[in-house]
Amino acid sequence: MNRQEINALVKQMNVDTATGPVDSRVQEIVVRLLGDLFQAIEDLDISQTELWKGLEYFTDAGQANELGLLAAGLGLEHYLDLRADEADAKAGVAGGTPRTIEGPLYVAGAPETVGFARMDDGSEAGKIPTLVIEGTVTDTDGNIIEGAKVEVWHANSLGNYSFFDKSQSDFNLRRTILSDAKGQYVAQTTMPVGYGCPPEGTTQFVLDKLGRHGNRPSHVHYFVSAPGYRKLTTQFNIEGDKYLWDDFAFATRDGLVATAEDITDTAEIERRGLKEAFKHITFNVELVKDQTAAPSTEVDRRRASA
Ligand code: MBD
Ligand code: FE
Repeated sequence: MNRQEINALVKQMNVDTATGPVDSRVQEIVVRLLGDLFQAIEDLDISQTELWKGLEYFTDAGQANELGLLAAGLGLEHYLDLRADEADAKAGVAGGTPRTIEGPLYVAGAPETVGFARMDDGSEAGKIPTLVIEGTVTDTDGNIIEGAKVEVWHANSLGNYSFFDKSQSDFNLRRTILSDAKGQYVAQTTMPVGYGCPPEGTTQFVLDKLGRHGNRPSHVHYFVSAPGYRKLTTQFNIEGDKYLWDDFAFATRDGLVATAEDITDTAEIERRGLKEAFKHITFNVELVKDQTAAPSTEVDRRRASA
C-alpha cells in the first residue's frame, strides 16, 4: 500500500466509524500514529511475529513500570527538553538555569523544612562521603527569592532511589527545602552514585539490542518553583564520573555540571557540625518569571507519592 491508501484505510476504520462524541485531539493523534505505523510496516516489511513481539514488549515494560525509564533511555524525554528549549527561544524567553529531564523516580510528599535539611537517614554513614549541597535561588536579574520550593532527590551509594528500593527508609534522600530569607538552601546528604538500569529489566533488554549501556553519571534532581516564576525541572551531574558525558538518558548539559570539592579544613568541618572531611557542591538556581508567550513548564504525568 502507498501512504494515500494507508490514510484512506485508517480513516475508514477509525474516523468514519464514529457514532459517538469524538475527542478530536485524540483522534488526530491516533490517526497519525497508526498511519505512521502502517507505513513503517510497509517500508520495513515488519512481519506479524515482529509486530506481536513489539506489543508483548510494551505489555511487559508496562507491567514492570519501566515505560518511564524506557522514555528516558531512548532519548524521548531529552528530545522533549530540546523542543521546550526551542519553544522558549521562539517566544524570546532566555536565561535561567537550564532544564533537564525529570526521569522516572520522583516521589511527591517529601518532608519540608526551611533553609536546611538533612536528607540521609544515616544508614550509609562511614560507607560513603557526606555531601553538603548549597545554593541561592534568584531571578534572572540576581534578586534573591525567599520561600522558593526546592525539591531535591537522588540515589544512595548503590545508585538506588528510596520508595522504588524498598530496602531504604521512607523519603531517604528526598527533601523539600524552602529557600530562607537570603534565598539560600542547604542540604546535608551523602554522595550519590550513578544509576544503572536493572540488568534483567525490559529497558536494558532493548538497550542490549541496540548495543547500548544503561548507566547514568552521579547526579542530583531538582524541581524548583516559586509564585510568579516558571517551574524548573533540572539536575546537576557530577564532574569526574565516567558517564558524565555518556549518560544513557542524555540529561547532562552545559551549565549543569557540578564539581564536588573536598573540604578538609577542621574549622569548616566543625562549623558544619560534622566530624570528618566532606564533599561540597554549590548549585545556584536562577528562575525565569512566568511567561504568557511560552508554553507552561508544568508537566502533568503520573508520579508516585508517599
Ligand atoms: C535515574 O536516576 C534517572 O535520573 C533517569 C533519568 C533514569 C533512570 C534513573
Ligand atoms: Fe536520577
